Amino acid sequence: MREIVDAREMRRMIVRLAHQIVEKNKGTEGLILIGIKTRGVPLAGRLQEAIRSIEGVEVPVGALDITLYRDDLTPIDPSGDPVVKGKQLPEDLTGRRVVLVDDVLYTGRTARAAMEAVIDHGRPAVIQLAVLIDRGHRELPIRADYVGKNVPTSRRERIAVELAETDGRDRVLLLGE
Ligand code: 3GP
Ligand code: 5GP
Ligand code: MG
Repeated sequence: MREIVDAREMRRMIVRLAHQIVEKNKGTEGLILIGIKTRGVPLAGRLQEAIRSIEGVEVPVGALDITLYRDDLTPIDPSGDPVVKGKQLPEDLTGRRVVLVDDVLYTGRTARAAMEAVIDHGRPAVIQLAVLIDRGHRELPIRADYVGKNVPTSRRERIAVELAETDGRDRVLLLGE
């Protein structure tokens, strides 16, 4: 077990991601942050807060609950594709600039399911992806627009993202083989 991001670093990463989101979208017009299930949701809230202090604008936040059939810490069963179990999204996302937010990007299958759920709500102007950690091993042609930290991992390793809201403290751990 190795700490790869501490609380100060995480705060800096979130501020940087917020700046990058505002810069790439040339402001906050039409922006909506959509957190993916557990830890993407508090992360989206933190990005919202950071954008508020940069731009003085409160960007709306939504949420998607997407879970694998095998939703545990064992290696992912490749036969299990993620399913959308719940969503808190505006009826119509047509023309909006959607930023999906997840804690870890791995195979990309969750991001794909998230995009599909978003597209069910109209035709956004753009869909982007922000993740705290990219651990590699993509199985689909998906990449993140905003990455807090790239962490090369083996398939057997796991990343534990701890957030104050869900875990009482902010840090990221690499859990070994
Ligand atoms: P999250 O919902 O905040 O992303 O899936 C439940 C939790 O298990 C996830 O929290 C995530 O932190 C953790 N987790 C660690 N490795 C994996 C993995 O390979 N797949 C999934 N689905 N979750 C993982
Ligand atoms: P995907 O493989 O679809 O990119 O990721 C599946 C889901 O599991 C995503 O929500 C992703 O955040 C989470 N996930 C995948 N690998 C890890 C990991 O090592 N650690 C954590 N915390 N979450 C992971
Ligand atoms: Mg996640």
